[in-house]
Amino acid sequence: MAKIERIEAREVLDSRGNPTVMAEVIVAGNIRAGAMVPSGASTGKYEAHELRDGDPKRYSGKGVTQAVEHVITEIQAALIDKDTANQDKLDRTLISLDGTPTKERLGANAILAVSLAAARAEALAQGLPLYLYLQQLFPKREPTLPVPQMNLINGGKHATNNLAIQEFHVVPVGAANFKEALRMGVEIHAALKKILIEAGLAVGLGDEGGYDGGAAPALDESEEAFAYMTRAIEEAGYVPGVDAFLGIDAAASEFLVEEGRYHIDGSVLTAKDLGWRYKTWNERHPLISIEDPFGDDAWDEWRGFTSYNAKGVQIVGDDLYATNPQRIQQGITHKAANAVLIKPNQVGTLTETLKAILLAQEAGHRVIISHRSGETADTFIADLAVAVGAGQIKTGAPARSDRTAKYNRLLKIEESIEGAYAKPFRELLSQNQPARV
Ligand code: 2PG
Ligand code: MG
Repeated sequence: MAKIERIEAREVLDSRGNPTVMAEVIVAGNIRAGAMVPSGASTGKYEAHELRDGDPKRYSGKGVTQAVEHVITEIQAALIDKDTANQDKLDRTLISLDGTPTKERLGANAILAVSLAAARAEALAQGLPLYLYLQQLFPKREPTLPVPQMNLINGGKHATNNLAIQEFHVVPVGAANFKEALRMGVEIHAALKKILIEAGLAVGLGDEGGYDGGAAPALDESEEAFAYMTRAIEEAGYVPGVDAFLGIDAAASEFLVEEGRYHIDGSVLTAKDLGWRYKTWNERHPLISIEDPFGDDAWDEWRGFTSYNAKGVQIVGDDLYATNPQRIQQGITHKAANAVLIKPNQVGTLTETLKAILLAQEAGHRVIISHRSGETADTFIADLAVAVGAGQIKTGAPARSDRTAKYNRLLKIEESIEGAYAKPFRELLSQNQPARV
């Protein structure tokens, strides 16, 4: 238990060089804990509101001085002397102080920075690593090191190439532990670089550290990306479909041209044909996870696809749900997906994030804790993934410090809880997904 004595905040930069909010909560005289919020590029329309100044003379309108000011003035005044041991109460105070459904008045970026910093302050006050403290805020789970979904080829809004699909992940499910999974990912990332160079493609990195291949000749089509990824797994000495699998984040609302029609790989497809396209990829390649296959209002398209694919592929709602418990509940009722992507800044407080995770888990959905494309060195999501036993984390390629910081944090946590590498996901695979060679 620790009383909040002061809250500081400042405008700092994210990995794209855009301003973002950092807050620091000071408790018990000399305990200071900070948090920095990330920012998306392919943002779902149901996300909580990220408050930006809109002043074209500063950072092209992207400044966050108002959000920072809200932390220092209103939020600090409301939380002073409050106990960081009561996260739920702190978050409820923040939500009612803001007073809007989307946190647009104070800014979800202002609110989340304080919410996360308060949890860190309490962990420090109790002398606990963050993941152990976060466990106290959640029903008891085995702390689990997550299987990483590493984004090795960037497309869509995160790159300059012609790929409609936003992310191509390698998922090292067959590793014995997190440390080996990470090594596998790094080796496959390195093998992919060689393959792309041999193919005459550029190897600049996109927003999340995966290859962009944007300079001419560019990576054009999804099939090429799958083929390169699979070859990279083999050339790194691993067996595709046994040691490592593939995943995608289609982020389909970004290539939705009109209701029910999607522009991908040079043609405009109906939702049904797009579903067939995914199915074909799943048959040809060791693809086990598909995020946002359809637009974020296309409930029927999701539902049809999920019921048809129920036997194996993980179908993940990100933009569809925006980490919003009401939308997740709607998805559970509609049987829209079988997994939920969790991004704390989509909803704006730690308590609501935990609620979204619990709701998904209790409905038997898999949970993936996720970064944003604009990140910082903050590693909160690594501890969160372990604490709630999520089983999976998506935090970019093993490249760029904003991404590797999370992986490095997981390496450290694994030293204390060895042998707890993402069993839930492996069980899922052995039950539902015959290994392919
Ligand atoms: C996503 C994310 C993270 P963004 O769509 O899942 O990879 O991208 O942060 O741009 O929304
Ligand atoms: Mg996504």
